Amino acid sequence: MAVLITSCNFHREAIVTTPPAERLQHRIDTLRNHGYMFGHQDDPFYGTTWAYCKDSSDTKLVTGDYPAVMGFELGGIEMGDEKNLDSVPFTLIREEAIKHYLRGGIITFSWHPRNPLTGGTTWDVSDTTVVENILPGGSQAEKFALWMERVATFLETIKSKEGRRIPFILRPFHEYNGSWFWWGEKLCTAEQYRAMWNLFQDYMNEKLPTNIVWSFSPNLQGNWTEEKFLERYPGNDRVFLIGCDAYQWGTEEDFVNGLRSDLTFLNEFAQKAGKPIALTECGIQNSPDPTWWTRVLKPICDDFPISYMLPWRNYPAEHFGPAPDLCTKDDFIKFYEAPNTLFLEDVKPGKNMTLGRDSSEIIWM
Ligand code: BMA
Repeated sequence: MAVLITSCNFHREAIVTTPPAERLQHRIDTLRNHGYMFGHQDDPFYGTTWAYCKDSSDTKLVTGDYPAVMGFELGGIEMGDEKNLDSVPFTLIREEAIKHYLRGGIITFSWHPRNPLTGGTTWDVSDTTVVENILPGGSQAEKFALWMERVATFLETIKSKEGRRIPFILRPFHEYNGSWFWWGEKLCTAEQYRAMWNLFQDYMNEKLPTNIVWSFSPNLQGNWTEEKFLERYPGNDRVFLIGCDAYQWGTEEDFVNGLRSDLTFLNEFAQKAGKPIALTECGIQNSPDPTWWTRVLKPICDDFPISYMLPWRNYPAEHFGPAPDLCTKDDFIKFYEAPNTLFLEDVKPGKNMTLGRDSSEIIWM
């Protein structure tokens, strides 16, 4: 960033010249001094008992406040679909993402693209040559180029009425160390994975040079070594945030030990590289345990300098976040009331910002 600051026009100059992505990065770094943000996937669209009610949110119904971070999903945009793979209209995704940013929140996009080779879903792992085939010279290279263009065209519309670019965290090709997506570990070589990441990132950065904050998010691994992590890591110059997607699918003990082990490794790595870490997806499906938030997850989050934690979506059939009808409601209120858990009101510009050499206006719009 080249910000020319003179003493009398510091504010004006910095507002004009600091790219939105850098403001968001600074904001993420600064907020970390106050605790960790609560995020929720698809929060404004539907919950366990409602769907598409304007300004509703399960988080808000439980706590009175919105999440600090909202996650949105792009899967389907590559096909030119009107709705994403979870049936949310893209017009609404655009509207709610912008609205959340303008109310002072932070937004992040994930992408579960269809399988470009077979035409199947993102989980179609029947063919191990997909990644190889989307790279330059591959049989699906042209199709993938069109898909990238469609993603960029949509993301270019994430801006304010005045046309100002809104910054967001982008988290492509996640959970690559598992093998349930077509870009998974057993479906491509490390070189192919990195080439795909670079292809996508370089294209997106060219189209949207100022508002993407890149997140690299492996799944819970349990036994990271630096050598293994580096195999598919795009590089310090290509990643701002190091994430971890971690669900308690099995026993509580395995989850706790696995997540503590991963966060220990990722935090050490990230500290050396000067990067924040986050639990970019997390949760336990369908809330079977009334004290899970404060008894299981919170103590882990408290022990590591994570920037945010984001439970996945609340769909009646599969839910991960808080909701008013769930047995976890009271425990989640305790989680919300803890001084180090940050919701929208805690992260709004002007609140909780130790200003350093920047000001809250600069960090926001
Ligand atoms: C998965 C599940 C799917 C969903 C996908 C993308 O983890 O929630 O039902 O389609 O994420 O949001």
